[in-house]
Amino acid sequence: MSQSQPSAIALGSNLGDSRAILEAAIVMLAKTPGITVASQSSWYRTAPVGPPQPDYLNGCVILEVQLTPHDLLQTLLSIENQFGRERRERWGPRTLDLDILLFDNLIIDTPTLQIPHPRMTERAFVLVPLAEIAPDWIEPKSGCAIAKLVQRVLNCWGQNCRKL
Ligand code: A4P
Ligand code: MG
Repeated sequence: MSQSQPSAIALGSNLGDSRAILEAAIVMLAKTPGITVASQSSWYRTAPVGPPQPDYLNGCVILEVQLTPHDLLQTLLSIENQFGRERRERWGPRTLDLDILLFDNLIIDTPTLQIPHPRMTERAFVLVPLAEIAPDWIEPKSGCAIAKLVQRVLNCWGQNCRKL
């Protein structure tokens, strides 16, 4: 694959020095062959979704990638592991979570990879940062622009997602 394609990535952390971890993860992404970091959102302090746990720090980046979606996922999993990510419970606390939200306009549905990320349209902690850097990107399953999806969730979620 030589042509580059845009991909939107969600970053989250609620264990350790979250801000330093998230910024170091972006540096690692930028150093990966076949990946260019095109833009980065602000960081947001967000209320946890799932079991009781500390607040998260969340943000998004847009990458230009010359990797397949599966190779990009492997890269993200390897970066998560380098920051001591341990998988204990679903939606539990984590030092670093890197999720692929969008990959160009592709829809992928395999056991190990789903794109668009299946829960992104319900989550202010994903959509608020993403809308800052990619308001016009169309989420291909709903056919709606991110700017429109964020307005929808903010009607019910506005209190839970605070810009730093
Ligand atoms: N996987 C499939 N599709 C993807 C994709 N598009 N991007 C697979 C990344 N991974 C994808 O992920 C499990 C497996 O999902 C991966 O190995 C990959 O093969 P995981 O990161 O180990 O599991 P998880 O994150 O605990 O589960 P899940 O269901 O992905 O969780 P979510 O939906 O990402 O939620 N609250 C706040 N405020 N902020 C947060 O960031 N995050 C979560 C995690 C819960 N609550 C939160 C936050
Ligand atoms: Mg994840």
